[in-house]
Amino acid sequence: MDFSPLQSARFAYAPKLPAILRGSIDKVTAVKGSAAEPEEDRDRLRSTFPRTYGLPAVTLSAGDNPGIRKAMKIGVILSGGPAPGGHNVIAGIFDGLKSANPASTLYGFRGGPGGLVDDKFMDIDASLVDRYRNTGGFDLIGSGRTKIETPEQFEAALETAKRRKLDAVVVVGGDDSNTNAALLAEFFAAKGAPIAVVGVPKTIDGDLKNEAIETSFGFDTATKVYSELIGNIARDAASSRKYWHFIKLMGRSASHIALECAFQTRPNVCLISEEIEAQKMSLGQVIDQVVRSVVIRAEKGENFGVVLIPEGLIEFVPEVKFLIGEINDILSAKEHEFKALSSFVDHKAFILERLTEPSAALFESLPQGIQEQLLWDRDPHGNVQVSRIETEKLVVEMTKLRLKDLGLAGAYRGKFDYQTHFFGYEGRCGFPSNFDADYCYSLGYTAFALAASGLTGYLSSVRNLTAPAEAWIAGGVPLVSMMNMERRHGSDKPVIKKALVELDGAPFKEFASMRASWAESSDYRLPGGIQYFGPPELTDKPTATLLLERAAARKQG
Ligand code: FBP
Repeated sequence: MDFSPLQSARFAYAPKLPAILRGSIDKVTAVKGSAAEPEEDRDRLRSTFPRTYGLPAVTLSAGDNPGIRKAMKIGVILSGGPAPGGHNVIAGIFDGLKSANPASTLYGFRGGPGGLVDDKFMDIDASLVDRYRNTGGFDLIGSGRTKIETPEQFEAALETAKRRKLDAVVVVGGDDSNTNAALLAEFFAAKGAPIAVVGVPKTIDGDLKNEAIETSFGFDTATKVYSELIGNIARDAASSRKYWHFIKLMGRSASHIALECAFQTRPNVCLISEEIEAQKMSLGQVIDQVVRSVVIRAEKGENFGVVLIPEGLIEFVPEVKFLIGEINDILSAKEHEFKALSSFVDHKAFILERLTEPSAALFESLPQGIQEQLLWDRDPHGNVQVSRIETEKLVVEMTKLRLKDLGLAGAYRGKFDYQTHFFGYEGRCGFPSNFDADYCYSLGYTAFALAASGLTGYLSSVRNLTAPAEAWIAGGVPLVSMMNMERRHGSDKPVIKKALVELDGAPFKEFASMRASWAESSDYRLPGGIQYFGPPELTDKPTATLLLERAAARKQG
C-alpha cells in the first residue's frame, strides 16, 4: 500500500494512557462506587432494565487482578457516522486484550450493528491494527446505522455471540447506539448469557456528554478541521473584501460544533439553535442577528464577513417546526392526491390551501428553492429531512430580502455578495488530533479492562481530560444511569439523554459575552491546521468547550 508520509509517521505515534493503564494489566482492578441511578424516570427504567439498573460506577485502580489475564474473545462494532479516533479505540482494545493474554481474540463485526445480527465478522490481528493506528476513518471494519430493535434481531445477536463464543461485545457509538448497547446488555443478562456489553462514547456532534462523560471522541478533531477551514475562509474574506461567507456546520440537533468553531475563529455571527428555541425566535428575528452585523460592518466599508449556522437550526425555529409538522400531516393524509400533481406551482397551491394561516404566510415568505425542498425532500417514513434543507441558502436569501428593504428605506448602503459552504463530512475521518488519538486509545483500553472484569451495561469513561493524560481517570459508568424516557414514534422509549448546548453553561455564557464585538470586528482568529508533532501547547490542546466546562465544574467543586 502507498502510505503518505503523515500516515507512516502516525503509525509510529505511541498514544498516551492514564497512569493506571501504563503498568502491568493484572495490577488494575475495577473498584465499585455507590449505585448510580438516573436523574429521572427511575421506576420505569428500573422495570425496563431489572438486571442492569442501579449498577455502581467503577474506577480503575491499583490492585491485584490475576483474573484479568484469562483468554477472551471480544467482538467490536463501530456504529453510526465516523468520528476521528475510532481505529484507536480498536487498537486500545486489541493492545489491552493481547497484553493480558496473547491467546485472546478480537473480532470486528462488519458494517455496524447489522454485522452482529448477521454474523459478518473478521479477525483483527496485529498487522491489520498496525495499518490503522492513529489514522482516521472507520474503514477497518466499517460502520452502519442498523438499530437492533426487533425480538428477532436481539435473538440473532445472541446467537452470533454464542456461535463466536464471545465473552464481550464493545459498541462504539453515540447516544442511540449506546441506548442499543444498554438494551443488548439487559437482553443477554435476561437470557443468562455471560456476555458483557460495554459502550464507548463516540460522535463528532459532541452531544453525548454528562457529568461522567466529559466529551465524546471525534469532537476535538472534527471541530479543529472545520476551524482551520473557517479560519482560512475568514482570511480570504478579509483579503478579498467582497463576500459574506455563510457556513453550515454538521452536528445534527446540537450546536456544540458551531459554538466550538466560533471560539476558535471569532466569526461575525454564529447562530445557536438552542438559544433560538429558548427565546422562541421567529425566522425573521434569526435573520435580524445576521442583518445587524452586515449593516454595521457596511457602515465601516467592510462588506464581507463570516456567519456560522448549525445544521439543525431549522428544527429549532418554533414557527418552522410547526410548518414542517403541518406539511407532514397534509402529505401523509393526502399523499396520492399530492403525487398526482406534477408541477411545483400545483404542489404549492395544494399545500397552501390546507395550511393554517400563519404557516401559509411563512411558507409564502420562503425562497422558492426552500419551498421545493420542504415538499420534495422526504424520507421513506414521510418526514421532511431537515438536514438536507440548504439552511445556509435560506439564511442568505432572507438576508438579501431584508437588506433590500433596508436599502429602499435608506438604512443600508452596502454591497452584499456571498458564498455558501457546508462542512461536515470533511471532518469525520480526519487524522485524529493527539487528544483524540490518546483519548480513544485510553477509552478502548478501558473498555477491555471493564469487559475483562466481567462488567456489563457500562460506558467506558476517561475523565479529567484537561489534565495531562497520565492524570486521566479511567472507569465505567452504568449506561442506564444516563437514560430517561422520551417519546419516540408515538410511544415512550428509554434513551440516553442527548446533551444540547446549555444556555446557562460556561461555553454559551463566554460566547454571549464576546459576540457583540465579533459582529463588528474583522479580527478573526486563525487556528491553522492540526499539529501532530511539536510542543504540547501546539499538539495537545483540548477544545475551548472542554476547557470552559471543566473550569466551571472545578469552580462548583
Ligand atoms: P453520529 O450521531 O452517528 O455520530 O453522526 C453524526 C453525523 O455526522 C451528524 O452530525 C450528521 O447529521 C449525520 O451524522 C449525518 O449522517 P449520514 O452519515 O447518515 O449522512
